[in-house]
Amino acid sequence: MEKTACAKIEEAVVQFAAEGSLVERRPYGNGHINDTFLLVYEMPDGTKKQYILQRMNHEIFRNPQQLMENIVNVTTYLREMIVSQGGEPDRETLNVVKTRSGENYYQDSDGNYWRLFLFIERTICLEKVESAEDFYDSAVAFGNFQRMLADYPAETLHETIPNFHHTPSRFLAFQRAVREDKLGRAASVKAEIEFALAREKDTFVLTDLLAAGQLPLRVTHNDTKLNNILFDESSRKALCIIDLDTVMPGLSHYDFGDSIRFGASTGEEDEKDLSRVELDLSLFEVFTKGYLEGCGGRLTDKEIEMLPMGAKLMTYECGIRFLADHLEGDVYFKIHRDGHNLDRARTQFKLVADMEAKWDAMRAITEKYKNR
Ligand code: ADP
Ligand code: GN1
Ligand code: MG
Repeated sequence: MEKTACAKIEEAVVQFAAEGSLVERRPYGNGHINDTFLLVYEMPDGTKKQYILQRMNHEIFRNPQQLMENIVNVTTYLREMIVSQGGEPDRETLNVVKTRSGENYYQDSDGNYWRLFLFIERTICLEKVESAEDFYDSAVAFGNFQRMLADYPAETLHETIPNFHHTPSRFLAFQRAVREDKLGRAASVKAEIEFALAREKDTFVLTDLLAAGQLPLRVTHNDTKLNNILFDESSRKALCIIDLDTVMPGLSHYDFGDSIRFGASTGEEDEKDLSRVELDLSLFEVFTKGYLEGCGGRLTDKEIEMLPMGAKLMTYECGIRFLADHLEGDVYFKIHRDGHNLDRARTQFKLVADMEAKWDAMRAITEKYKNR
């Protein structure tokens, strides 16, 4: 956390309509983007109530007002569905707590944007896949998310980061970072740069199919890492999808692919020993099965056929984003050690190469579930 950016946390905390008196406040979670804090309040009867306070990263999300409008609208919609299905609306979706003056967020006197969510109690957040069953549950949950929002009017959502998963645009940004080479790091990562440049043709595949009307535009989450799902502590079932900053119109491949990139890898996103990083085909299968079940038959045959390309492109795209950030001086993703973004880029490229080696098997798996 940058000290200066969060200097106004005390000013921010008191703006929200939280109940009770504040007894604890500490940094929380492992996100790469926002600054997240846990707030614990004590009620007059001694019981505790917890909240999540976040300083939104407004260098990345340029229009926090529109972003919060998306989140409030989508979570209100989901909340109604959860209520009508007899679920637990305070735990199965994020809930925005308004400011005392009824706003969705607070802008402090330094210009930082803050928001408050109900803390989702009795959950666990997994930083890596611990069992095939967890991964299957996460797949069903992301599929369900897709299905629940299938009739949501996508055109009313703001694009919180333009061209977020538009891989050709990401490729151009990557080329620019190589060309500018602001920190003189390009010479030391030649092999990685060449790996990325050699795959330029792939970057157009999904966006061309979308433009040709062969893939449908949907409401997608766009950041479906495993740690953006909370699991119920006692049942260990996927309970709530969080981190809705990038909910926007997109392709189902973005959600499917990003989950595979993160969860079906045998290594962590920043593993230094690349011999430990591979695509686990059995996890790929488990996720494909769960995601398609969760989507409830809504994906078209063409969408299903292209799922392996979604996995490969999301992994590749994340790799070029990490590498571009390494070249630009680590200005986007939070890093915790020197070369962190380079390590991350290397795992992504290792995974891409392994997907290419396992391509026929990936295709066979999606075919198998297409015909069910
Ligand atoms: P980032 O965009 O930085 O990844 P997230 O919104 O994903 O930020 O939040 C970071 C972490 O905080 C999550 O991975 C999760 O562990 C925790 N978290 C976020 N919102 C909640 C919530 N409402 N209840 C409980 N934990 C939460
Ligand atoms: C960021 O916010 P977080 O940590 O869930 C990033 C994703 C990347 C991911 C890589 C808004 O996700 O796009 O895939 O890091 N989010 C944004 O770990 O850029
Ligand atoms: Mg997150």
